[in-house]
Amino acid sequence: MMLELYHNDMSVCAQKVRLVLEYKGIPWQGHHLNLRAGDQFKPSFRQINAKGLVPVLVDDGAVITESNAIIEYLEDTVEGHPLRPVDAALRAKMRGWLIRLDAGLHEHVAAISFCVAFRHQLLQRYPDTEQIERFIDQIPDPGRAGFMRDVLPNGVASKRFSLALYSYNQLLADMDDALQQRAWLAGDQLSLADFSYVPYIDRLDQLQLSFWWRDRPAIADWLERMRGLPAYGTAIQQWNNNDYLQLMAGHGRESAPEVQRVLAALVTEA
Ligand SMILES: N[C@@H](CCC(=O)N[C@@H](CS)C(=O)NCC(=O)O)C(=O)O
Repeated sequence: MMLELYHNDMSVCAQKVRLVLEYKGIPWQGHHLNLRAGDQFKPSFRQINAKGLVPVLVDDGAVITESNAIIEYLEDTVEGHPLRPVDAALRAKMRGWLIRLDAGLHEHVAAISFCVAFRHQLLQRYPDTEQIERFIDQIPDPGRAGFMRDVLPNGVASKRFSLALYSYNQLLADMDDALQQRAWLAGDQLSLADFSYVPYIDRLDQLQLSFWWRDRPAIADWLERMRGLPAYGTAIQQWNNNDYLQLMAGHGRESAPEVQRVLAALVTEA
């Protein structure tokens, strides 16, 4: 039976899973969810993932949630195009990169995306407080609902925004360090770590923040190599949603002075 993927065109963790599927040449059938319309809260999807989050992979009845668990599952079950280093130390390095996403970076990408751009989609779709509250009330995780109650009204003034910039600043320094030493994040071979981070760096670019790695050519070079892979075309470019891209570019430019201000303060404090 063909693998089924519940996903969203611009969701970073869904992009990550599509990249691995495409790189490995695995056929899959997609179910696309509109996350602004609230498809993730529909009972039919909540039966699949009670957390109301994408991506979800369904393989012959086995339901797998969490993007990192999904890509490891693909690595375990599909032969060919290995993406886990053989060397145990490099394998641990690769896992370290994956853990970093779950240990905060994923929330930080959401904070930057929502504070700068995505909040405008929801504020436009649900223009009065009651409508927006009804949308937020459907979010099963109280932590995530609290996140929305903060970022939607506060935008770049939210404390989460400066924390996210701080965390990304550290990430870029660490990526630069790794990529100056070896060709890929976990050594000399492409691994799950590289596929996992492309969407998180692309997102900064979409928000007009690529100046951040202007002085880090190792990151720019890595990004170019990743974007040159055929899987990037089929997993990312073919799914790019122009409305999202335009919204992020416009609001990204608008927020640039605030980003620069917060970053300058980080450098002074360091
Ligand atoms: N740790 C999860 C995070 C999943 C997640 O946050 N998914 C987002 C899209 S990137 C989502 O479904 N959001 C729905 C919502 O915000 O209601 C993973 O890696 O799969």
